[in-house]
Amino acid sequence: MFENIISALQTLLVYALALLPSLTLCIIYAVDDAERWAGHAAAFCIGSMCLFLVVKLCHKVLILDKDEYLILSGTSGKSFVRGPGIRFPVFTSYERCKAVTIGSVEYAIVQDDITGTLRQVQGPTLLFLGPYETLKSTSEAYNLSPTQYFIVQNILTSEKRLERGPQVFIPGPYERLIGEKVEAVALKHNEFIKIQDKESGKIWIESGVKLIFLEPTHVLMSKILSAWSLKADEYVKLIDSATGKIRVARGEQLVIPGVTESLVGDQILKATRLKAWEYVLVVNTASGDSKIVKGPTMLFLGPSEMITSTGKQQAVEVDQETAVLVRNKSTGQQRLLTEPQLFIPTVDEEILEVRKLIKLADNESMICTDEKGDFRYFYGSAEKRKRPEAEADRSFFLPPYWAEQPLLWSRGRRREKRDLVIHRFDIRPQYMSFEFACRTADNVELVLEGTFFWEVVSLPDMMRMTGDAPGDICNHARSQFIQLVSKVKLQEFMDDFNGIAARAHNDDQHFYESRGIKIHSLEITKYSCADRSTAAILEQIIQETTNRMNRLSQQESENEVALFKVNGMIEQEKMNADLLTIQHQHSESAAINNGTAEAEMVRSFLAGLEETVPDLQSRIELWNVLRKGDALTTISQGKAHVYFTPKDVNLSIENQGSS
Ligand SMILES: *[C@@H]1O[C@H](CO)[C@@H](O)[C@H](O)[C@H]1NC(C)=O
Ligand SMILES: *[C@@H]1O[C@H](CO)[C@@H](O)[C@H](O)[C@H]1NC(C)=O
Ligand SMILES: *[C@@H]1O[C@H](CO)[C@@H](O)[C@H](O)[C@H]1NC(C)=O
Ligand SMILES: CC(=O)N[C@H]1CO[C@H](CO)[C@@H](O)[C@@H]1O
Repeated sequence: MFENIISALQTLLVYALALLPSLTLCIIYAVDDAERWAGHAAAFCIGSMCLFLVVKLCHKVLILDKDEYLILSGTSGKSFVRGPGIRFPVFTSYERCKAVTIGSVEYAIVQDDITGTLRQVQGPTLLFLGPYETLKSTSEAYNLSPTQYFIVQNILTSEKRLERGPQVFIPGPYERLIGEKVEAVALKHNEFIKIQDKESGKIWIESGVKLIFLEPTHVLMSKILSAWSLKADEYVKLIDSATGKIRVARGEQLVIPGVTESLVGDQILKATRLKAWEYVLVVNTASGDSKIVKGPTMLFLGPSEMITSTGKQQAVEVDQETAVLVRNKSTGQQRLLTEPQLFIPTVDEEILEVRKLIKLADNESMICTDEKGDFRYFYGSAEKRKRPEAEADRSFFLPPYWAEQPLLWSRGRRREKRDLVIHRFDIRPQYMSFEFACRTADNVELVLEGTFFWEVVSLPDMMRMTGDAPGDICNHARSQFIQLVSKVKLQEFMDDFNGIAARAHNDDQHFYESRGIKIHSLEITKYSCADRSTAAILEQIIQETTNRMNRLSQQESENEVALFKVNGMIEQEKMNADLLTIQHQHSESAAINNGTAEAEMVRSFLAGLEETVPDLQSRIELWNVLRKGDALTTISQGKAHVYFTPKDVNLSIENQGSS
């Protein structure tokens, strides 16, 4: 363009130079003598015309450089003249062109204007275009590293192919690049990728250490994914989306899924470690079956298995003190297992409760309800277990369908709250304090405090009649007291409050007996006036009463001493009388003994003489004579005087000489 303007200007200048003298001459002619100057003017015109032609010729001389050429358009067509050299294309039109330098990594596409075909020129070269050629383009060749590639399309056949590195790629004249340079997909040993062939629809997985150059019809179905490297205690579940089948792959291994497989739950699962005393319930969601898996083991779940929500459970250690209540889920029945073992239920069993051995102390008792709802009574003491209602054992496991029956008693001195829960019951007599207000006949309001000493003697009666024994006792006693106290004046009350208390509980033994309760004593330990001024008076009265009672007790002790003395004397006399009696008895029995001995003597004397003196009378006489001799010997040895009556004189004294 620029060159054209220059050459046009040059041409204009040349014409101007040629015309200038003629113009000057014309002006001179017009001014001066025309004829004289006409010849000069014509000569000058011709001269300038010649000058013009020379200049024009000189202008046609072309000095071509090494990289220049001429396209000459003649009548026979175009021709091509290559530099270097000097040309005079005077009669032909020409086109002066510069050859194109194609660098070593460049290429050019040249079109043949006549046939329309394209050719490719690779560098390094100097491109001289032919007369009917045009340069379509020059471009850099493409440098492909070993991991890069191109997709190239043949525009004639529209076929696509892959050009991969390493190379310097120059596309053919009829080829064009589809897209940019693409990096090959590099997979590490634990990576994989899903690829689809769009032509056939086939999908596959490439894995392991490799470079993947995607063919034109291949598309990536996924990013680069990591395969799952599973440790020994890990596993994965893979679901096949084509068949719906699930497979389990256990560690240790590198798991690369199949084309249609995907991870169930998107996570790697850990095997469940079960210790010897642990177990889990595993449900097969496909078949609906369930099973118990016991430790010690590593539990890898099967394809459609899952652990129930209860998770890991502990076996029950059944021993002397522990039992387990189990329900058979298929029958609904409960049973109590007491044989020592490590109990793990089967699939159709369910642990309802771990029951501890109930041991009752001697003072304890317990009430249970059995499967029919009846009350059962357990006692700790052997003596109480002999009662008809008592169960035989003092230590026992609660049988199936049985339950403890706690008592709900009221508490507090006024028994206003009923929230004392009693599981084991103390069967010993016990104290219970109470407090309530009442009014005497002379309208003094008193607050009474006292204690019951009470005992439950029959649990069945108690259970039958009341649910709150202490509450009943206190409330009943209060109404009794209110009645009794309202009938007496303050003075009378103070004189005899324990009497009133005794009456309060003696009057109504039936009430307590029917409830299986025995009140050993009911004592008023304190009373006070609700009103202050009355309280002061009451204090005085009490003081007086106390003094009087002190005096009384002093007198009582004196009386007691005196009484003791008299009693001592009476005792002494009684002892004396006893002594005499005993002495008398002794002498009596000695006489009897003597008499018996004498009689024995006589009898043996008479019997011994029976042979020699057959006549009994004679033998008696013999005896009498002997006795008389004895009598005399005795008398003569003593200091006694012997007086003879006429009757006595009949004593024979013939054998005086022998004495
Ligand atoms: C539960 O009851 C069913 C039906 O009587 C029986 O077949 C099964 O053995 C029982 N299970 C156990 C653990 O006793
Ligand atoms: C039975 O007596 C023991 C020892 O005195 C005591 O620890 C226990 O609490 C009593 N039981 C009840 C039920 O009061
Ligand atoms: C019994 O006999 C003995 C010796 O013969 C005599 O000493 C005693 O006094 C007698 N007793 C009575 C009570 O007669
Ligand atoms: C007085 C008296 O009784 N005398 C008697 C004495 O003893 C002889 C015989 O032993 C009797 O015949 C007497 O009658």
